[in-house]
Amino acid sequence: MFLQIVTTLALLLAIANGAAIPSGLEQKSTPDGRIVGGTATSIEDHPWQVSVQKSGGHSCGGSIISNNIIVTAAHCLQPPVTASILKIRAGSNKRTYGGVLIEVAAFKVHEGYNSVTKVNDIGVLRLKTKLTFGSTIKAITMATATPAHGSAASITGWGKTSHDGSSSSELLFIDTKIVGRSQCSSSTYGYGSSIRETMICAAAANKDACQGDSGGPLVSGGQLVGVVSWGEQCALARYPGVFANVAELRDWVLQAQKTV
Ligand code: 4AZ
Repeated sequence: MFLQIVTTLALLLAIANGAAIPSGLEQKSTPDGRIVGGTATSIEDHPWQVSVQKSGGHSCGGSIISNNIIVTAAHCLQPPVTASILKIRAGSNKRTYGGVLIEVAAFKVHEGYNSVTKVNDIGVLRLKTKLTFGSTIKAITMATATPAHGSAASITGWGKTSHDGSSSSELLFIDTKIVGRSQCSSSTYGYGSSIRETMICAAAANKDACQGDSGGPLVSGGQLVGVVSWGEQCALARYPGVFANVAELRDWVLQAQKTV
């Protein structure tokens, strides 16, 4: 008994010190890998990130582009959604508390959004009260040029941590890499001609956006380059995450934010 306790302690110490975990004792890995594969992050590092809430619960991510305008995905704003049931939480890394919760005055969905093909999957929300910017709440600049294939990028959100999993209570972060539109529709991956204009992809082994991250930011070079849009499950090797390409949709956003 005593010997067993000592050997167990020695084993735990060795594992804590970085030794390989003996086979049979390793943590089960999820088939999807695992804001799959993410690490918890602070809102100060991603102060443009908001939670878009429907009827009091997190439904999508979004990005602050000015003190009263949020960019999110068109598919987050489909009927029967109305402005009166929408709020955004800003300034918190928790999806259920902290920061500020602000009502939505109105929203606008891209007129060219197609729910079948997911082209133009972008929309804007106008807030009832203006955000006060500080260390936890800031706007992000929209990219004017599509990032090159292979560029470093990051994704954040409170979405599912695996295809079959549940949403994260804390904001999670992953590093990923841009997959250009032509590469994303090539035979390297499984999407083919489903990758249309206005779309850009990103992929990293066992790391991806997932359900509930939709509408949230894909950031590269400190700028908003994408909006989480769709994908075949999450973190599958042949299926990168697919994003609305902000550089191509920026002119629409600039116009929409004036009229929403
Ligand atoms: C979704 O269902 C969803 N792997 C969003 C992003 C991705 C997959 C699904 C990307 O909202």
